[in-house]
Amino acid sequence: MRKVLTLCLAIQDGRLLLGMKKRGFGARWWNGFGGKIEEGETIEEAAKRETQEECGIVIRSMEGVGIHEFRFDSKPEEILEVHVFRVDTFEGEPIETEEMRPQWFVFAEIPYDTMWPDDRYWIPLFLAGKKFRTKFLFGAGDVILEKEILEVENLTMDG
Ligand code: 8OG
Repeated sequence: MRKVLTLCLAIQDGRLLLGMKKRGFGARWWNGFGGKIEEGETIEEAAKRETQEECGIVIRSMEGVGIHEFRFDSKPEEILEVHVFRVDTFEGEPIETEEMRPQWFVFAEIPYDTMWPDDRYWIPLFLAGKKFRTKFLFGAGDVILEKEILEVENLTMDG
């Protein structure tokens, strides 16, 4: 079974916008904004809606830059397919919500030790403007058991 999720990362003035996830899956980790797709939504619509719900900003332009496939060895039949978007322009100022506490980070101070353990492997590609496809398998305690990180020219599923 495949679950499709979104993840939006905004860059402005050489800084990356992250939010401290306050509850649910990935709580107490800094992350971009995003979540599940609702019925009748495109992936892009879902990405914009979740970002607005979680930190108040309205995305005006963004580009799909990566696709992750995450699996957990406790539930090997399920793949989390996470579509990553680089947010280039938006309206509004990030605000704290019930779900997220947003903060800007200069690239040298990105808090990898309090982020999903895979992020240190692909955020540098993201910051360098690359496109990527990855696969990670997690074990107990969200330890990475297997990883594959590919830089790609485009993100087509058959490419
Ligand atoms: O709806 P919910 O908040 O549970 O969605 C999970 C969010 O977390 C969604 O934006 C996708 C994102 N996410 C994962 N796994 C990972 C991961 O390993 N690294 C990062 N950076 N984000 C992840 O589901």
